[in-house]
Amino acid sequence: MGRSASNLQINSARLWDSIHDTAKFGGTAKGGVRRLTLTQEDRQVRDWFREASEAAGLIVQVDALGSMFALRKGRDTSKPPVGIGSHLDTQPTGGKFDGVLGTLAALEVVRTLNDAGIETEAPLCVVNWTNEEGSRFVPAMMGSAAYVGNFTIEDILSHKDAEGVSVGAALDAIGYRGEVPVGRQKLSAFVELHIEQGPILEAEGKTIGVVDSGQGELWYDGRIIGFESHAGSTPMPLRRDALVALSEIVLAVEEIAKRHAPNAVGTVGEAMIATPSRNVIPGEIAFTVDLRSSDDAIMQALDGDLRNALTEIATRRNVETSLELVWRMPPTHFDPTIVKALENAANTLGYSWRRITSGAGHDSCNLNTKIPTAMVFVPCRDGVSHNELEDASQADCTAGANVLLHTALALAKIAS
Ligand code: HGY
Ligand code: MN
Ligand code: MN
Repeated sequence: MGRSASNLQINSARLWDSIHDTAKFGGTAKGGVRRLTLTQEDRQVRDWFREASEAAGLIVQVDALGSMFALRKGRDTSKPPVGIGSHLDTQPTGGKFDGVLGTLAALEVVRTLNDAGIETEAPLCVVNWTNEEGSRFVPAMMGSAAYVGNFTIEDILSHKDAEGVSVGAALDAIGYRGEVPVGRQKLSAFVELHIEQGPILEAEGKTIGVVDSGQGELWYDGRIIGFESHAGSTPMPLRRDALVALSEIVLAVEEIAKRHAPNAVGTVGEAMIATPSRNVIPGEIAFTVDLRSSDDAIMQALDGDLRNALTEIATRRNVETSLELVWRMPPTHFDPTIVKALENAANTLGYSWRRITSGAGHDSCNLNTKIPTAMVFVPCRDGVSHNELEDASQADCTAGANVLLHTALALAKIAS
């Protein structure tokens, strides 16, 4: 058995190199990463992850929705593995760290245990979840949502992107529709390292965020039907302008979120005029709404306020509106034993830390509905994420990976 684990630390340079190696798959001129799920860029990083995992002695399996499970044997193979990992897909204006840090830090945990000659009692499983971002295909956290049974595989495979490509066709196009039935790979627990994607840890000078809860999410697809007509000859009072109506809806979403501050946020992230033309009054628009709160009652109120606002605006502007709730994720309360294990690891390693609620959704939020789960955050520069400027320090990434290492060891136990 290798050296004692209490002073074990990951190989910081190796983790940092891996993060920058993978950033080239979909790398952008501004230094960000555009690696939408199930695209060729995603295939490249998946291939990289498979090769690196196999080089670390892991057995890689892929499920029917492309989620990747890289298994490290433990002394007691009858025990379900402890899961560690995150996602490798990014937003269109994504960065190097969102999801990538957690997946590659999990791989680094394995590499470090290999170097130290440490065998764990329970196996470990490094996971890359398919389509965490939800940007190309709805819902977000898709692979983990199906894994915990929130959606059927058939339903997910039929979801289409803006070009009409289905999840099934996209999986086949990159060769990642795996053999393993979704949910077959059991996990005894799951721990995920992620950048905070917000300003709190950096502002308070804390190295580690122990994530004990997460916001709930409401995603809507909306449509506005007005009436196309001539931009020059249609008198203002006669117009049924879908874009002006949407402009009021966008301001209403902002006002509704502020009404429930500080425990609510609201965003209109997509707006598409059906047939845009500079001299035609927009007659049909599709848009999206993303509402979040860590309080169930506030989520209820946000939904009601949004529906009331649409009805009032539609009546006053003589347009038709429709709103479909396409995805709802309740607020998350992570597992207290895993949260405690994270706190113990941060204390053992001497890092400053605080409890924190996640503003962003994560695969861990789905997993937590079925297995003991929690997350660990590290700061990102200026709290910026979902932006090509996303950045984090090597020291903080290393600290987060060390907390992940020691928490994984506490859960999987070192073989005696
Ligand atoms: O939307 C989210 O919170 C996550 O980043 N996909
Ligand atoms: Mn993420
Ligand atoms: Mn993200």
